[in-house]
Amino acid sequence: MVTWMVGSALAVAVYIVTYYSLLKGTSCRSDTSLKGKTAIVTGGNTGLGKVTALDLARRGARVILACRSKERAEPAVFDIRKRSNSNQVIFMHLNLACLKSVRTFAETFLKSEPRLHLLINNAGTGSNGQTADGFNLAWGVNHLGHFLLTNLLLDRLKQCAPSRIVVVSSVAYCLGKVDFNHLNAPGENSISAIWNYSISKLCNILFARELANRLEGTNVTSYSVHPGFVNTEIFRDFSVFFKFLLFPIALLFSKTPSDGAQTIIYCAVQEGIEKFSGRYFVDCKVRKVFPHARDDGMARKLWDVSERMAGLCNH
Ligand SMILES: NC(=O)c1ccc[n+]([C@@H]2O[C@H](COP(=O)([O-])OP(=O)(O)OC[C@H]3O[C@@H](n4cnc5c(N)ncnc54)[C@H](OP(=O)(O)O)[C@@H]3O)[C@@H](O)[C@H]2O)c1
Ligand SMILES: *[C@@H]1O[C@H](CO)[C@@H](O)[C@H](O)[C@H]1NC(C)=O
Ligand SMILES: CC(=O)N[C@H]1CO[C@H](CO)[C@@H](O)[C@@H]1O
Repeated sequence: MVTWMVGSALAVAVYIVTYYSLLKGTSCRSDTSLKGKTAIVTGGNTGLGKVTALDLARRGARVILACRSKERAEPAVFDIRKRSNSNQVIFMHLNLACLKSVRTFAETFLKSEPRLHLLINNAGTGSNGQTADGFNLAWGVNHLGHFLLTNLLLDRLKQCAPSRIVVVSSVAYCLGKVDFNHLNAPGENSISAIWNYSISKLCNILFARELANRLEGTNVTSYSVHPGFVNTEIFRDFSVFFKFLLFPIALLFSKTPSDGAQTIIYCAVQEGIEKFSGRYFVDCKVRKVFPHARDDGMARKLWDVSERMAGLCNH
């Protein structure tokens, strides 16, 4: 009995120490004020996006929550306004699974908002399915929609420099491999959903990298981020079986959204990281990626293919 109790106490202690030393992660300590700055957070109504939007609003930024659902976004706007004590938080409709919606959003934004200093490409999905334009959902939302959005807003970001783009990626990129012949096949089950998700997250890293190359000398910088394993709604559409498998792991080993958002916030506000433009951040630090995620040739090719798929080509 005593051994059993000592054993469990020890296990709990080891768990707590591990949690705080390895899993919880580092907090962003910067006290940068964002008064007079404007930020867009895609998917700012829940999970990591909502916590990020709240932090930026508390720093005085005008924050646009770019979300696909008015019903889900309005309570978040209300909540963030109350908690940040700011009325500079607004909702604008953006469905990243539809290129036309991305264009409409950009037009509306550019007409109604004179400034843009921070673009947080956060929205993401791990679900199967197709976009309105017939693309694989993860690819279409996580990469292509954000690719188009960023390009449409780029001139405004340049006019307002110094400004930043933060692309929320994932360590799942490790499993990804870009196959330009099969960018578009729809997935069928949770396994293929994870596979497709990984590819889109690899594209996020390559995109942030190529952006940085193209933006050299403009004072617009870009960063990709792995937030950690965070307890959010990201796999909401997974099968019951997968959720059942994930549940105990998530319970023990996931971060809260507030802890998970720290590196996103860091890349948005920390002074002096401009020299790391194009790099990948974990735990508020630059992290080296595997070779396939720092392949500049691949990043360039991905850019060209994405331009064509998003209908951005004028050459
Ligand atoms: N959670 C993790 O462990 C983890 C790990 C690594 C990376 N990430 C990344 O972190 C980012 C945020 O995810 P999260 O964990 O906070 O997940 P989440 O709670 O599911 O939030 C995802 C957000 O994306 C929005 N979204 C999904 N599809 C969209 C579309 N077609 N158009 C516009 N918005 C759309 C969702 O809107 P609705 O609420 O309307 O659905 C929601 O606001 C994602 O890019 C994800 O890949 C998460
Ligand atoms: C970039 O910022 C530096 C330092 O503030 C400034 O000297 C330079 O003119 C800026 N360049 C552009 C293209 O805005
Ligand atoms: C974008 C992409 O590579 N899609 C893949 C999604 O998953 C299916 C099933 O595994 C693959 O056939 C697709 O190529």
